[in-house]
Amino acid sequence: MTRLSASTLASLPVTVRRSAYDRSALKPGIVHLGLGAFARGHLAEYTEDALETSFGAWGIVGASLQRPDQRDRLKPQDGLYTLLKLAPAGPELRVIGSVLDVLVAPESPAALVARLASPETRIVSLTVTEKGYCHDPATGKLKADHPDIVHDLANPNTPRSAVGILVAGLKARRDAGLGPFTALCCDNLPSNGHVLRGLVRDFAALMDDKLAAWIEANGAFPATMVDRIVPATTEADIAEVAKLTGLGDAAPVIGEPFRQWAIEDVFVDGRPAWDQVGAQMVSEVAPFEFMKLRMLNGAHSSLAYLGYLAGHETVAEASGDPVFARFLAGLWVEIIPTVPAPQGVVLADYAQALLARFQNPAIRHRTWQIAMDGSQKLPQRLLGTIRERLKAGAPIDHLALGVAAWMRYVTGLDEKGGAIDLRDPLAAELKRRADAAGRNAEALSTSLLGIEAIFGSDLPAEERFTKPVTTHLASLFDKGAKATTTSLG
Ligand code: CS2
Repeated sequence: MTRLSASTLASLPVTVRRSAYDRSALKPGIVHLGLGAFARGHLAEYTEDALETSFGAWGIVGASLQRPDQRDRLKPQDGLYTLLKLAPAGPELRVIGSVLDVLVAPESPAALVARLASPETRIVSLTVTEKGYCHDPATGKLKADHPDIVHDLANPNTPRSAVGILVAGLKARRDAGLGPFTALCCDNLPSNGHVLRGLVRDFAALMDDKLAAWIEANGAFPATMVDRIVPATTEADIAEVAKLTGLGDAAPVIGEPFRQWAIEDVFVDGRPAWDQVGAQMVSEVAPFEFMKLRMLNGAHSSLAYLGYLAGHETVAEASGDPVFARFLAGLWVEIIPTVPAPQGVVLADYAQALLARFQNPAIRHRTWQIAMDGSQKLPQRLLGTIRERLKAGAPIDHLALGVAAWMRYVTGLDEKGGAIDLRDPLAAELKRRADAAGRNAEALSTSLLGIEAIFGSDLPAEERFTKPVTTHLASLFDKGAKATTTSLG
């Protein structure tokens, strides 16, 4: 089958939208670290729209921090790929042209640093997932003993970690007499811009105090809230896109039609016209972030653990099950009072819309995928909400069940005794604790609650939290996820 590329674009059916700007005139202005499906389905589409509305030197050079796969798929396609948006009413297709090139950091970290240091580069954006920041998720502080950070401090010109790469790029710019780029964090972290600023400052300070002061005085780290449901691409998706477009695409992106991006408008050297194509430039991202992290991601994670345990493969299946739909409604009742509503938003309507998004039957978002990296996700998705509920003396039954379901999940055995493919940076430690506790709910919850990087030192001492978690966990062992959730009412 003919492959999608600049020279075969013309053979696409007219129903497939393509770039309405002269791509051959596009110069790079953004380097994006972590060019996975999400970034290509979110930032790259917003940038594509901005280029169509107000053309400028804002092409994207992507960088993979681990594997060459993405580069190997995209290079033969001249960086082009298909975005397939799946509404319940039917598909919408477009080819995205904003990605110009892909670098692979481990193959040549120096080339990536040189790209960051190029005068052309004005923004470095990131989607490296929660664990990609080498920080402590409970406190947001740099883990100076993380192996990648230790490596990067010893080898500052050939960094591996996102933070090490940013600092190397900023240092090279300062040494060359250039200004900094804007570092734009697009991951689901609380106060993501602020956290990234702190990590970069702390890493730089371990190398050179003057560099840290220069970054602090001149750098920019806008906070953002990013949202679009973009599951990992499957072989079936690749086949579907080939059928719909008539061209082979090794790297299509499948997502829902909904998208949202709230950005704190503090850029040091310009930005694409994202504001003209739907991004919300705001002075305070926090209300958007609380709403999204707590209501969407908190519900996603809780549903992922419960749904997986109950045998549901996808979010659409799990949220379509009346037992879990009722659970979500109860969960949102607990979460909403902890969320300051962004201006013009009615949180109950937002919850309603979330349920419809979760239930979109065209999106096959695996519960297993969302269950990944729970140790890095729980603090901002569920535990902050729980702390606030406890402070207010309010019930946390549904929230506690979400945490208990995570504990049941990390035992590594499902309800039929089958193995769970547990993916988490703390997987070895979680497994060790789970094996030692066996099916004893009290022992397991006490042991897992002792992981300070997740639960801090306050929550394990709070009986109003530990008790319901342990009771739910015992019920998950005895009766299973579905019956336990049903009995919550
Ligand atoms: C999901 C998110 O994988 C996960 O943990 O909760 O990727 C979610 O789909 C996005 O944040 C939606 O914007």
